[in-house]
Formats: sequence, C-alpha cells, structure tokens
Amino acid sequence: MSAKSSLVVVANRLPVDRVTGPDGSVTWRRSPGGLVTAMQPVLSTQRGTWIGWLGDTSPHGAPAPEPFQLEDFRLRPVPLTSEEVTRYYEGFSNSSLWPLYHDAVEPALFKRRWWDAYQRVNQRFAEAAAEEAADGATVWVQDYQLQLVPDLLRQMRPDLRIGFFLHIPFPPFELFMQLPRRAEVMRGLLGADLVGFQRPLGTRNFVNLARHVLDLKTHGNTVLLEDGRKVVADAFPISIDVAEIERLAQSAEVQARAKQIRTDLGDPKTLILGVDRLDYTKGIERRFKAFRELLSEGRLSVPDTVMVQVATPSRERVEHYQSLRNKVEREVGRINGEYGQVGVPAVHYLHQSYNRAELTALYCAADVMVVTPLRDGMNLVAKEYVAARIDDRGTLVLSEFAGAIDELRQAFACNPHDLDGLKQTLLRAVRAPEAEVRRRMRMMRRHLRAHDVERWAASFLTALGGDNHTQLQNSRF
Ligand code: ADQ
Repeated sequence: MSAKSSLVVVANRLPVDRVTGPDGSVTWRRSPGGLVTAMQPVLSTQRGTWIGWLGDTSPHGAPAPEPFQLEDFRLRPVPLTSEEVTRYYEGFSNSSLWPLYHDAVEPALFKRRWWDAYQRVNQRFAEAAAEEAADGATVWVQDYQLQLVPDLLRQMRPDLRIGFFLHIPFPPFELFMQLPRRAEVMRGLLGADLVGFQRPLGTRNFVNLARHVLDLKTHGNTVLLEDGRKVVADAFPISIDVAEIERLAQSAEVQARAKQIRTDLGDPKTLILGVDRLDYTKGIERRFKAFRELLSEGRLSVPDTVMVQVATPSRERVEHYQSLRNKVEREVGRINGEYGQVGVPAVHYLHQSYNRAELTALYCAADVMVVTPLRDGMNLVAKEYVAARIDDRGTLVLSEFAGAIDELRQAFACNPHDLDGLKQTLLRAVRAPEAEVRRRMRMMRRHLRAHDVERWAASFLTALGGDNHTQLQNSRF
C-alpha cells in the first residue's frame, strides 16, 4: 500500500531525464522546466506525487515501473507500449489535437484507432491518480494529452478537488466542431472543478462550447452541469522562473560566454536571434522569408546583420515535423547561398538542445529576438529573453498570436501572416533608438518579476481551493 498524497500532479511526462552511468546503471535527473520548478515547493511540503510517462516504451502487459522518490516528492511512472506511443501520443495528441487547437495551421488528421488508444491511456492515468490521492486531495491535471482524465477520475473519486490546465490554445467553435469526439472531450474536461487556460480567449471559447456542444447553462465563466455541479473556467497565464534566469544572466560565466558568441559571429552590428522547438506553429519559415527579403532588398546586409536560429529537435517521428525540418533546412541553405560570405553565413542554424546557461548567454548576446508563432499558447522563450535582459537592452519582436502578447505589451507586435508588416516591424526593432529600447525592456521586465511561475501555480491552486494555497505560502515565506 503506497503513502497517499494530498497533492497529485498528472502530466504526460514525468519531469526527469534518464542518465545512464558508465556501468550501464540508470538513474534519473530532474529535467529543467517551468512546471516542475513551479510545483516543487508545494509538492515537497505536501508529500506530493507526480504521475507521468518516463518517455520510453514497455512491452504490452509488462508491470509498471515502481514509483520512486525524486528530491522530496514521489514519481509514479505510467507505462506506454510502442503502439500506444504511436496512437495516443503521436496520433491523437500530436496529429489530431495539436494542429486543430493551433488554428489548423497544418491539417489535423483523425483516425478512430488513435481515439481508442487516447481513451485507454487517459483511463490508465486516471486510475493511477485515483490510487495515489489521499481523501479529499487536490489533483492537478496538465494539458491536451489528458483531457479525459478529470471526468474519469471524478467517476472513481468524487471526493477529490480536480483542476485542469491547458498549456496550448483552446480553439474557437468553428474549429473545435471538427473534432470527431468533441462531446466526449468536453465531458472529460468538465470533470474538473476548475479549468484553466492561458488567455481569456480560451476561457470564452470553452464556455461557449459547453453551451453549444452539450447544451449546458452557463453564467459568466461558470458552467452548470445537469447534476447541479459547477465548473469554473478562467485564464492563468503561465510564466517562468524569473529569478533563476536573472541569476544566470548575472553570472560572470554567462556574460563572458555572451561576449564570446558575438566575437565568434564576427561582432555583427545586429544579432537577430530565434529560439524555438522545431514546430510548424512557431512561424520559423515566415521569419526566414522576412529576413531573406530584407537582405535581397538591401535593407539589411551581411556581415552587419546576422541571424542565429536555434531549433530544438522535436517529435520527428510525426510526418509534419519531418517535412518542416526539410523545408527549414532548405531555406537556410538558400539564404546562406545567396547572401552569406566566406566565413560569414547569414543564418547560423543550430538544430540542437542547449542547457539553460547557454540559452541565457544567447539571449544576452542578441540585439533583436524574433518570436513569430502563427499560434502559441503562451511562448516561454519570449519571457525568458526579457528576464535575461538585466541590462535593459535588446528588442523583442512578438507575434500577436502568442499568449505572451497580452502581458509583454512593449514588444514590437507583429502579424506573421503579413510578410510586409513583419519586415517593417523587424526593421523598426533593429533600428529602435536606445532610449526607446531601454524603456520598453524595463517595463516588460518589471511585469515579469511580479508575475513569475510560482505566482502562476499559487493563483491556480488558490482558485481551485482546498488548503494548498496556505501550505504553499507557508513553504515560501
Ligand atoms: P512549447 O511549445 O514547447 O510549450 P515554449 O513556451 O516556447 O514552447 O517553451 C519552450 C521551452 O523550451 C522554453 O523553456 C525554451 O527555453 C526551451 N527551449 C527551446 N529551445 C531550446 C533548445 N535548443 N535547448 C534547450 N531548451 C530549449 C507549450 C506551449 C506554449 C506554452 C508552454 C508552457 O506550446 O505555448 O508557453 O507549453 O505552458
């Protein structure tokens, strides 16, 4: 019998990376990430448990790996077979829901067998949560891979307080109605007491859909179910660990590395930076096209201006991602072929993952950061860049379709679909006078310092109720 927890986090992935020792022994290291940073204090004080997948595959019917301790909270692995990874994760989650929820910028694909696996895996996560949660515990379910968990869990454990947070956008009526299992997905989410979104727009879409898909009564942000239970929807814009990034940015090593990066690039007058997961929602191609046209019109030139694009490998077993990688690499080759010089490429393209210190050094080295998603729940890169600019320098070009634009209002806002507009905005950001640059950056930094990821977690848990908030505060102050 396991020790029960008063707080359970349920997310697709456990917040750990596998480390294989020289003798082949396997240990786990906490992976960097905002969610685990935000949850760690509260999970520690409440003997919390995090339920999720380890990222590998198990043979069908194999026993689940045993729960284990990470620092001071417990991890409970949920096993997936390779067929489930294909159908639940790469299929329904990343080929049906991900594109549909991102304005269908790539067509969403639907297969019935993907849905069956999605249901089965959601049931497995819900059962694990039901086993781990103490009487009256709080369970916080994360993201689009697990939208059925709140209702499945409520059926097993009506005593729990259940929260759900969606990290990606929640789509409008016209798009959501394409989802073959739209009513089941809505019912799944409505198993929660509180459903959180990144932006007020997501909240509005959700309440609207509860009315139209399920014929439920709503009042403001509250949905009233047939049995009298109330579900509240609200916006909780996620943030980052601002203090950690500031600490890194202040360190002598990171500052020296930032200088070195600029030297290695030939000390350009303007360094334009992009950092993204390689994903078709991030608008990487739009940004390259804008840059290429500005070079071809002579409004920007190499070696005065160079661009660094870091693209983290992601989900490359999914077809859309393979073709994106090919397109991006072809475009980089084209720009460099036409506008690079011997020893000075116009675009430095890095298809690699970096540690936090190296990313922070890149943020500190840049003059202009370009964040141009066609649709994005929040976009933490934009916030990380701002937090890293302890010198109040650097400009941010930010898409109107990223959740972050609601808060980073002093960014140079752009519509990445409007190529001429994007080019104009990029030039304005490159040429902005120093006083203006500093004023904008100062205001954005001030906002972020008051709205970090701990505050995000605390405000969600407070709204969800129970005594987590008090315990969180006690653990912090
Ligand atoms: P993502 O789509 O993954 O997240 P984002 O918010 O930009 O996107 O976060 C990416 C994270 O990966 C950042 O913390 C960034 O530092 C890191 N990263 C990027 N490139 C890297 C590299 N080369 N090496 C190492 N780390 C790298 C989803 C939603 C977003 C939402 C977040 C959080 O799609 O809209 O902001 O969840 O809710």
